Amino acid sequence: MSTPSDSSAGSDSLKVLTPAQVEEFKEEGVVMLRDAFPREAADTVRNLVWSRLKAVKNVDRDDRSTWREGFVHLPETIVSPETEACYTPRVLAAFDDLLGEGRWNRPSGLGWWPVILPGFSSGEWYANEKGWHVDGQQFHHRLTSPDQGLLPIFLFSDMGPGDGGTGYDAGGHLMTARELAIAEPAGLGPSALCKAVNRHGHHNVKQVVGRAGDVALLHPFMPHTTTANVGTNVRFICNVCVTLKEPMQLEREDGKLSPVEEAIVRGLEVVRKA
Ligand SMILES: O=C(O)CCC(=O)C(=O)O
Repeated sequence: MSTPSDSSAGSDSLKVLTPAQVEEFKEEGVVMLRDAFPREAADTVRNLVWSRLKAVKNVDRDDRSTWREGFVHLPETIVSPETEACYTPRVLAAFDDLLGEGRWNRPSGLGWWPVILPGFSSGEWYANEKGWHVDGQQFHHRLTSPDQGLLPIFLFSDMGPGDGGTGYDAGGHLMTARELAIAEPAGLGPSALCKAVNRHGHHNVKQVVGRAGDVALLHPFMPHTTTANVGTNVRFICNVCVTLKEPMQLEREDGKLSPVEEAIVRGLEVVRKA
C-alpha cells in the first residue's frame, strides 16, 4: 500500500492549498479556504435566502416578531447565476487539491440552508449534543462510497467564536473511517453510522469561524453538529455534497491517493498500530 509520504494526488501539483493545509486537512479533517468567493456574491445569495425564508417560512428579516425560534431550516437548493457564481475557480481548484482532478462531479446550486438566528441562546457557546452526525442520509455508507467525496461548507455571513459556526470533532473523521472498516463489507445505514460514531463521544470539539466568502472544507467522514449562536449576527451557511465519479481507492497503482483517501488510510493505520 502506498505510504502517505509518497502517495499524494500531488503535493507538487496543488493548485490553491499549501502542503501544510493539506496535512491539516488529513489530520484534523478540516481546512479553511479563505476568500474563496467574493463577499458581494455572499451578500447577493444571503438576500435570496432571506426572500425564500419570508416566502416559505414566514421569517422576515425586518420583523423580529416573525423570528419564533433560533434554528430555521430552508430545505431547498437554489440554482441560479448568483449561486453558481460562488463556485469560483479557487473553490473548484481546492476540490481538485483534495479529491484529485477529474475525479469528482461539480455540484449544481447551493443548499440546503440551516439558518441560526441570534437572541435564542445566551451564556456560553455550546455544540448541540443531539445533532452530531456524519452527512449522507441519502445513501448506504461504505468505506469507499462515492456518494460523498467532500463536505464543503460555504459561509454567507461573518462568524466569529460563538456565532453559530458548525461544530466539528477535529480528527473525528479518522474514527469514522475505522467504524466503516469494521462494518465492511456490509456497510452501515445513515443512522447506524451516526450511532457507531457517537458512541465514542466527541473529544476535540471546534467551531467553524470565518467570514462571508470563506469555505470550510470538511472530510466527508467528519462528525459535525449545529451550535448555539450566542452572538448578534444571523448565521448563514450551506453545506454541499460533492460526489465522486468512482468509489474511493485506498491503494492506487500510480500511488496517487487523494488527500481524502490518504486521511482514510491514516485512520486505518492508527488502528493497526494500536
Ligand atoms: O447548521 C450547521 O452548522 C450544521 C448543519 C448540518 O450539520 C447539516 O445540515 O448537515
